[in-house]
Amino acid sequence: MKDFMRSNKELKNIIRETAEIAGYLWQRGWAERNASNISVNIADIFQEEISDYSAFPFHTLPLSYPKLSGKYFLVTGTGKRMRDLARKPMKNSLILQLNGDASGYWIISQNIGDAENFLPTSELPTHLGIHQMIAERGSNEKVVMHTHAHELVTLTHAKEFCDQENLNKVLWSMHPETVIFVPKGVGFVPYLLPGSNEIAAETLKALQNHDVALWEKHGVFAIGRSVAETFDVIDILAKSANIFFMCRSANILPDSFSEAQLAELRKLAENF
Ligand code: 2HA
Ligand code: ZN
Repeated sequence: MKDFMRSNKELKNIIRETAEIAGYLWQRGWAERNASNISVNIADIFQEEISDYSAFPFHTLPLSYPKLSGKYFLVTGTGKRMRDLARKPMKNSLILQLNGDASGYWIISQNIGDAENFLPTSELPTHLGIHQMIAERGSNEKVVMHTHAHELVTLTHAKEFCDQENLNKVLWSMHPETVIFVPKGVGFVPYLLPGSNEIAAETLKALQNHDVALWEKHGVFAIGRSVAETFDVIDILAKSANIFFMCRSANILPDSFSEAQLAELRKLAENF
């Protein structure tokens, strides 16, 4: 890690938290091979006066993100494994800064020509699109997380759950926590090619009214104020899906909550 990063306590804490959560993604079986990617908007805690950018690798972006001009992000690396990131976060993630018109970025955690250089996640355009949407609406989410939460993916193999209303109904009816901590439910994104502009656009739409977008037959994109909080929401949703599957495999038709019980839980949720 470069010295100007080492001296920033808050940044070190975010890197530590990201590493811890990356380990959980792997342990949960949600991060096979290089699956999963995380980005954190660190602009609030990291403003480095850099006088000479010529030493850092620069890359142009296919689109520009004007609201993110000059902002800094911690981003996981392309092709990197979450299980490796858990042990060596800065060998598997990087810090980038967008340029003035946000049409490209410097990787300020690397030097031009270093043998170990690598690029940010292939899903960077979706991540930046989401961070830009957050900046436009002025809400306080800092983290975007993509992972292959297979419990939720499994639900999307059933046509009946490729319907946002049905999907949220089943998730909310399995566990009180889901109603309390995921009151907006999930936004459903029908199958589209991963990494495409189309899936990025649909994900942005889904995240306008939800904190989690569920990609049919692929995984989730979630947003939150911290890496741990973003993981928690996916974890809670996965718990609901797990209870549903356990009921089904035990040949139990889930009893679910009554409307009155759900209303009571929703009221409770307003206080969180
Ligand atoms: O990080 O999961 O969808 C690799 C992926 C892409
Ligand atoms: Zn994926």
